[in-house]
Amino acid sequence: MKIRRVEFLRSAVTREDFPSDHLPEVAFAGRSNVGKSSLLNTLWGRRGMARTSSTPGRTRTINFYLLEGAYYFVDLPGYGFAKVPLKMRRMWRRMMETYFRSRGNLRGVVLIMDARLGPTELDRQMLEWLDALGLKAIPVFTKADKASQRELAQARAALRSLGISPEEAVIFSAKTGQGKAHLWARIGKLLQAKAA
Ligand SMILES: Nc1nc2c(ncn2[C@@H]2O[C@H](COP(=O)(O)OP(=O)(O)OP(=O)(O)O)[C@@H](O)[C@H]2O)c(=O)[nH]1
Ligand SMILES: [Mg+2]
Repeated sequence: MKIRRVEFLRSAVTREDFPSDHLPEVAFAGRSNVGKSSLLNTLWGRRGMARTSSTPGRTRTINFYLLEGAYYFVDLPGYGFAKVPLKMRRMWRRMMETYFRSRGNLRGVVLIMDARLGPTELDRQMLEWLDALGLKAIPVFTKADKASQRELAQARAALRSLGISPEEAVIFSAKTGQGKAHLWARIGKLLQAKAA
C-alpha cells in the first residue's frame, strides 16, 4: 500500500483534544521503546513522521495522524517504563481509559510487542484489557531483525496461552520492512469492517 498523504493532526491529553468527526480509527499500543513510532514510519514510508527516540517513554501524549484525509492512526503513549513515577503511571492509565471508552470509531488496536521477548506481563494485561473492552487486537512482534528463529517461535507460541491463534501474529521489522504488507492487509480489513 502506497500512502500519499500523512498529516500530523495533534497531540492530545484530554478528551477535548480528540478529533470529533467519525473517521475510522486504528490505534497503536505497546511498551515504551518497543518501536511503535518506527513501525508507523515504516508503514507510511515516511522517515521521521512519527517521532522516534532512544529515550524510552518520550511519547507521552496521544498522537493523532490523518491518513489520506480518511483514517486516523493513533500513536498511543508507551507503558511499562520502570523509571516512570507512580503518579505518571496513574495518569497514563486514566488517559488510556478515557481514550478507549470515548472513541466509538475505533476499529481496533495494533498491539506491538518485542519479537525477542514475546508477550510480557504488561502486554498480557493490555490484551486482557482490550478484550474486556470488546476491542479487536492485532498482535505484532517487531524488531524481528534482532530475534532468532527460536525466539520468534516462542513469541508466537506464547499467544496461544492468551487465547490468540499464533497464526494471527504479524512478524515485523522497521529496519528491514519485513511484515509491512502483511500488517497493511490486516489493518485494511479492520478499517473496512463495519462498526459494530
Ligand atoms: N533493530 C531494530 N530497531 C528498531 C526497530 N524498531 C524500532 N527500533 C529502535 O528502537 C528504538 C525505539 O523505537 P521507537 O520507534 O522510538 O519506539 P516507541 O515505542 O515509539 O518509543 P516511545 O514512544 O518512546 O515509547 C529506536 O532506537 C529505534 O531505532 C526494528 O524493527 N529493528
Ligand atoms: Mg513513540
